Amino acid sequence: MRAFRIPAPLLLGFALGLVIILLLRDWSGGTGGEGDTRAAPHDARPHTDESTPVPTLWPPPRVVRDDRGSVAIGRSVAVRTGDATDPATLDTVVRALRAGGAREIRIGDEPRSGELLVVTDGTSADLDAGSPKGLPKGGYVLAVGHADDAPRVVLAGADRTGTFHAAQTFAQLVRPVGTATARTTLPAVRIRDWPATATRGIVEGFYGTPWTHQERLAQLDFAARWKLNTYLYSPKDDPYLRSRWRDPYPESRLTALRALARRATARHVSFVYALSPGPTVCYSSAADRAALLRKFRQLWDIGVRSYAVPLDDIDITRWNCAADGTTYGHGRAAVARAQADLLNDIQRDFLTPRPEATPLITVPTEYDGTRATDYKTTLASTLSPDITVMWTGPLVVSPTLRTDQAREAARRYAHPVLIWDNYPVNDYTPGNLLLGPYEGRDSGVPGAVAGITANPMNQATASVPALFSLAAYAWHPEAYRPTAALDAGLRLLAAGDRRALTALRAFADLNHASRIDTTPAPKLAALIEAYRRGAPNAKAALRNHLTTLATARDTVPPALRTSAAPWLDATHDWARAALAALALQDGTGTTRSQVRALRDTARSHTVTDWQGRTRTVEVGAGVLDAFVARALG
Ligand code: LTM
Repeated sequence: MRAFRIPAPLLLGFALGLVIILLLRDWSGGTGGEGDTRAAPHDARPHTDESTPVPTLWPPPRVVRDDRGSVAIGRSVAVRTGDATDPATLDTVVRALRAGGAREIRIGDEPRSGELLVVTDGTSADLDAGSPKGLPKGGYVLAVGHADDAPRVVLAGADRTGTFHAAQTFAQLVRPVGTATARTTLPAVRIRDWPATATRGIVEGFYGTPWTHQERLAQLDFAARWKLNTYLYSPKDDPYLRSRWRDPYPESRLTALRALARRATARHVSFVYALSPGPTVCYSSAADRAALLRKFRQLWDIGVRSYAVPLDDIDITRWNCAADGTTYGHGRAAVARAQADLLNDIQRDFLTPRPEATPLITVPTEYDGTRATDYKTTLASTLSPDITVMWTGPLVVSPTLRTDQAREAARRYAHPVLIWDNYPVNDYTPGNLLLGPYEGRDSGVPGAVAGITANPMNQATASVPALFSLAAYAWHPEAYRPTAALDAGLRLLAAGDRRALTALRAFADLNHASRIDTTPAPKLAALIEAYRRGAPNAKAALRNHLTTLATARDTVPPALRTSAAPWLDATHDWARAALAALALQDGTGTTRSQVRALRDTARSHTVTDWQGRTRTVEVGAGVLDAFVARALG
């Protein structure tokens, strides 16, 4: 093959030109408006030895100006704070500085000569960082560089939450996603950043085993780190939310909820308590309304300030009490009227009089699609205008979500629409883990609605890659790349362990298929295909990959090992069956009956679903099993 060489002078001229263009680029212009969608330009240029590269940041910030320099953290650091800095922000900054080598952190003190000063309530005068004024809520500016030759870091938020987000980005400059160790030197950089939509979060809204208290606490920390600001507490199997919704919480359960509400508030996450009276409520009953408000008051007293009343998955072909028929009549429009009546009362009597409370959220019984129906039209015209309506997209589990559909939903419901995205939830396919990329959503969707939340899997740690991806998408959808986000989510789990990352990538590939992308195990399928074609080195590559899968249960991070144990065990056994099938085809002494026995073991893994039924654990279905079957003839 002939090599194409660029003459050195031409290369130098091009590089100089590029530097001049980048220097002339307007830094601050147009970055305050929501219409500015420039993708982060970092990673684009090579670095000289003296400068520290700006790592890939998550979610990708709106504007990143790489000033191509370095700022050492040093052993001692001065921190100047102010009213816009709350304890969680300061804590994030201090932890990051410690990780970066600072041993003496003096808060409220002036810097000594040559010492790094971190200003957490920066102004536009500090370090030419620009002002966060005019940025949407949660927006911020972050600058690292030198002012009058002195090293300085400046954080400035459009509001307190913005300052908190700035601190999270700062923490990533110290320890980039997926690295094992922190840096002691920061890149000189100026960042201007804001979210595409106001509400971004997680809705624990699945059937089956709810997350544990520890998993919920961990999710709140996770949400805060990746700039998600909402956690909707709605597990279908918490009896006090659905079947026993009228009963007040016993003290033990209340203690746990109090801890969640506190952790959420401290992390700038809105904890939304979602009560689902739909299966048994009598809408016209004064006693039921009083029971509902009593429950909400119980939650108010432990610090909950945001509420939802989901009315999904209920039978609306019959009333729960005869009085509702008399009061509201019959048919789906009558149900919508009854529901609006109840919801409006909660908004008017409970939430509006409490200035700290946020407007009510509901999940209508018809929560998908955009077609006009009697139910939707009636709900739209009778529901109090400030109540937010959740919507799952064109379908319950929507393979794709287009901007025009989101706009149409906002028109149809005539209320603020919050998306309840049923990915990566797996309660409807409990034999599968859904580890494929979060994709198929237009970049215009977050901006067309009030927000977006994702319903995860029962397996909390296994949900991390998808939730991490959702955070990236909801914050900056124009820069969102599904595969890159998924891989960053896997690197986050691997935390710098290369073996773990290799195993995670192979395992995620094996569990790639879902309703949003039905392709099974694309990487493994390509390796098998290359092997069948007799491509050079294909057999060794396939064997390596299968060996990675066979050992994945011992090499993935421990938290995932627990979360995904049945799938890791099945992967181990299927990979062993496939390795034996490979050996059988090679004629290297493995017998058909040995392969058959391994296949039968691999097939034997089961889980119990939320209705108590036994389900086969599926991994790489259609690829691994097909490979083994073909070898067996
Ligand atoms: O999606 C909604 C609004 N409700 C339920 C969820 O609770 C459930 O997790 C998903 C997926 O099965 N489907 C629903 O209909």
